Amino acid sequence: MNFEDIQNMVITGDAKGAESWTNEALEAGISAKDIIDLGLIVGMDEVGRRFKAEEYYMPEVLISARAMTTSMNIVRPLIAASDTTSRGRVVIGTVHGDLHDIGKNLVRMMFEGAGYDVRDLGVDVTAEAFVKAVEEKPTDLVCLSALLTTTMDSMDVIVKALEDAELRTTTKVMVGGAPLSDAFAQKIGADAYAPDAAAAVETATELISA
Ligand code: B1M
Repeated sequence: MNFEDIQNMVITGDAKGAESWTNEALEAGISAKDIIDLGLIVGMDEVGRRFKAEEYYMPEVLISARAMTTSMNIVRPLIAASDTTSRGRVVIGTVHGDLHDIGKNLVRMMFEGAGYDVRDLGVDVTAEAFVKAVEEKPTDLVCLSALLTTTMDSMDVIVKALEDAELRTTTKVMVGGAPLSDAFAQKIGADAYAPDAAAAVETATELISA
């Protein structure tokens, strides 16, 4: 199996090809993690480069995203099945105004795979919805995702809303997404920033056990 094939299937938006390649790769013993890291993410990075260079427009990006999601849906149960004991409760969502969910879904999958109890609030999630979710059930960690520079500011509003609701003593906040950084996390008073899905789980484990 060649990872270039699945990368190209994401780049060209070949969802059927991505489905067959993923099933065959799993049968051949390739891990779900390698399919994601060496295939899907590399392909989607190239889609992003083409979009930026105006070689791709929105329809191409959408069909690429669909191909990536088709493959992710196949590997997801395998990642989620790797541990069954809950290590903590996580609430995750893409912030208000932002509809990007591929990275957020990867982060959710990694948390599920690491044995966390995860509630996914979806995309375009308001501060009120995050507060409500934490009030409904004690939560160790809130994970905020943003892919747009214009929606990063929603994170500040969410951190303040959690503080106003007096939930920050028991609930940590971690932020992630391509335009973010450690400095931004510190500026808005979040507890941590994670550059990718694997780092998110590692950092969460440190934060929750601290
Ligand atoms: Co859009 N888009 N998009 N897009 N899109 C970007 C983000 C952009 C960088 C493209 C570009 O110009 N090069 C650009 C943002 C520019 C900016 O703000 N500076 C952009 C734009 C402009 C837009 C629109 C405004 C375009 C328009 O309408 N004119 C529009 C906005 C819609 C909205 O949200 N309101 C838009 C729409 C879309 C689609 C709907 C077509 C589609 C999203 C489909 C979907 O998500 N279901 C889409 C896509 C696919 C992209 C690119 C090409 C790929 C994003 C992606 O999925 N990457 C993207 C370019 C790029 O990033 N290369 C782009 C793969 C994913 C695995 O990576 O999401 O970074 P990522 O997640 C990583 C880490 O960031 C981290 O872990 C993940 C896995 O390791 N992480 C976290 C993410 N969330 C985390 C949360 C955590 C921790 C870590 O919690 C603690």
